[in-house]
Amino acid sequence: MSDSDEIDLRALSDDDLVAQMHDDLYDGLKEEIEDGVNILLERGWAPYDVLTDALVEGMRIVGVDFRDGILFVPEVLLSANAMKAGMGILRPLLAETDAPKMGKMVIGTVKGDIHDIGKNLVSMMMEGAGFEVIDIGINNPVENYIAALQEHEPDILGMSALLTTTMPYMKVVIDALQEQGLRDKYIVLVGGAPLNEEFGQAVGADAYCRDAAVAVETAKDFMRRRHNLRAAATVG
Ligand code: B1M
Repeated sequence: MSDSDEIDLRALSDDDLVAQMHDDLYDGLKEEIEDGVNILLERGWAPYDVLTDALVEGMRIVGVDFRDGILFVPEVLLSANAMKAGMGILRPLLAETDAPKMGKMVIGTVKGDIHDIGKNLVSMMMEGAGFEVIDIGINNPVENYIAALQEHEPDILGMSALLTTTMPYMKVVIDALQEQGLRDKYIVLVGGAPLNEEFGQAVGADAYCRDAAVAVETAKDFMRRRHNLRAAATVG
C-alpha cells in the first residue's frame, strides 16, 4: 500500500497537494495524479499552472533521480504514464481558445528516440495558442517528416530529441529538406533537453526552443514575420 492510499488529497492545502503530486508522480501513481489535477482545477487553478507547477516540476525531480541512477526505466515509465494521464485532462482545457488559427505545425520526435512528453506538451501549448498541430509521434525517420510535410503543408516543422545520440538526426532531416529544395518552405523549430541555441544554428534550424512556452512565442514571432513578408510582396 502506498502512502497516498492513506492521504485525503482534498484535505491538503494547495502547496501540500502539489508536493504530494510530485511524490505521486515519482511513484507513478496515475489515479492519484488524475485526482490531484482535478482537485487543483476545481480550486480554480489555471490549467497552465497545474501543468507547470505540479506535473512538469514533478517530472524534473524524476529526471534528476533517473540521471543519478536512483530510478530506473520501468519506474520512470510509470511516472511518464502518470504524467500523460494528467496531461490528458489538461489538453482540452489548454486547447480551448477562440483565437483565430495562427498557423499549422507538423511535429515529431526524431528517429531512434521514443521520448514524447515534451513534444506532447509543446503540441498542447501550440494548440492552446491557436495553432493546428499534426503530431507524427516518435522515432521518425526523414521519410516520415517529408511525407507529413507534403500531406499537410504546414508553416512549421517541429522536431524533438531527448538523447545526445539522436539529436544529430535533426541535421539529417534538415539536410534532406535542403537537398529536395523544400527547406525554405518551412519554419524549422527544434527542441529537447540536451539541445541549445548553438546546436539549433549548427543544424540549420530557424530556432531552438528551450521549452513549450518559448516554442509558442517563437512560432508566433516567425508567423508574424511571414505574414509581413507576404504582405510586403503583395504591395510591392
Ligand atoms: Co529517458 N533519458 N531514456 N526515458 N528520460 C533522459 C532524456 C536522460 C537525460 C535521463 C538521464 O540520464 N539524466 C537520458 C539521456 C542522456 C543523454 O542522452 N545524454 C535518458 C536516457 C539515457 C534514456 C534511455 C537510453 C535509458 C535506457 O534505456 N537505458 C532510454 C532511451 C529510449 C529511446 O528513446 N530510444 C530512455 C527511456 C526513457 C523512458 C521510456 C523510461 C521515459 C520516456 C517516456 C516518454 O517520453 N513517453 C524517459 C524519461 C521520462 C526521461 C526523463 C526522465 C524525462 C523526460 C521528460 O519527459 N521530461 C529524461 C530526463 C531529463 O530530461 N532531465 C530522460 C519532461 C518534459 C516536459 O521535458 O522532454 O525536456 P522535455 O521537453 C521540454 C523541452 O525540452 C522542450 O519543451 C518541452 C516542454 O517544456 N521541447 C521542445 C522538447 N521537445 C521540443 C520540441 C520543440 C520545441 C521544444 O519543437 C518545436
